[in-house]
Amino acid sequence: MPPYKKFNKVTVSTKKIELPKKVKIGAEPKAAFNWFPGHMLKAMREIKSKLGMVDLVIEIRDARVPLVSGNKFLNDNIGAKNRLILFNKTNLADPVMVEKWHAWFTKEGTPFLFINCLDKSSHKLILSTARKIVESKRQASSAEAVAVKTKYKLMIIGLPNTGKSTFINQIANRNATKTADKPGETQVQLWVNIDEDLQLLDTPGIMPPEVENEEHRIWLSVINAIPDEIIGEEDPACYLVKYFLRKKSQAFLERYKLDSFELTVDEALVKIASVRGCLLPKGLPDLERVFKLILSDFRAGELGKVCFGAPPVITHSV
Ligand SMILES: Nc1nc2c(ncn2[C@@H]2O[C@H](COP(=O)(O)OP(=O)(O)OP(=O)(O)O)[C@@H](O)[C@H]2O)c(=O)[nH]1
Ligand SMILES: [Mg+2]
Repeated sequence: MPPYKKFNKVTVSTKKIELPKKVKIGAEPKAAFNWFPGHMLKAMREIKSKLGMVDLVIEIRDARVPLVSGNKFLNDNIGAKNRLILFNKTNLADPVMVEKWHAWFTKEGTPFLFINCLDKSSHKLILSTARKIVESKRQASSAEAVAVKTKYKLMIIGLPNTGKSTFINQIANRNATKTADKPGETQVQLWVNIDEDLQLLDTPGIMPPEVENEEHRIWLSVINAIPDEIIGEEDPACYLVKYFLRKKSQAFLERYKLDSFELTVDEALVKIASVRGCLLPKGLPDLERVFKLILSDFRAGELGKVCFGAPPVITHSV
């Protein structure tokens, strides 16, 4: 059972603590969400147009959100093309949940690996798995082609900021394509030559045109697949505080020197503001700074390892 079966909006009483007026905690949900800038639609068209020339699509997801960092819209457009899913950033994911997800995805049937692309020791396995998938498909389709084809072209796709460009640079062992700790860095496709037999195609991160579930939006926001300017920092940061308090995360407690998990979100925010010196004149908590701090600590893995969501009981399109 996940710690959050359902995301309840964080509501905080401002009666006991004087909070700066401009920051509203527990505001009503934002209007309908969609972050689908023009370059993503263009990128989708370009991905479709290149499918015929690649041997395999490698989809990079975030191991902290294994199902929800997939993209049905993207996969529908990929169609029956061979796909290998890499759940990246496993170094930031809860190992107990990773095992559960591992078992679930094994039953689903699409080939996958949980990886941390910054760890060079995994590269050999990734490339040999990719080659095996391509080979078995080739053998199934034409014995003649098996003999002649030695070169591989792999297309790297996925949500923004999942580590596509980093993965390519790691495999290439050089900075062949630009990376950044923010979503939407890659905006055009780029072929990267790894060696004379292997080429990787970097593509811009693509979001689903709509994310209906509010909790899913928060998950995608905390992992920085959606820019903070779109959803704001308040809701994702309050979600994390509530999540770690409920989960009784020791890393969270120690990071912010909290004495107990039996705190309300507002009490925790005020304490974090004081411990980390996020204060306004007259000693009021500077909540905007606290929200930013919580998100950046979380993204750096300072608050503990997480996996949001749990494997569904029923089968699901991955
Ligand atoms: N901890 C950790 N961080 C990673 C890993 N892989 C990538 N990153 C970081 O994730 C951030 C995003 O990496 P990018 O490679 O730019 O992501 P992208 O998927 O190409 O992003 P877009 O171009 O926006 O679609 C960078 O700060 C990377 O250092 C990983 O395995 N573990
Ligand atoms: Mg990129």
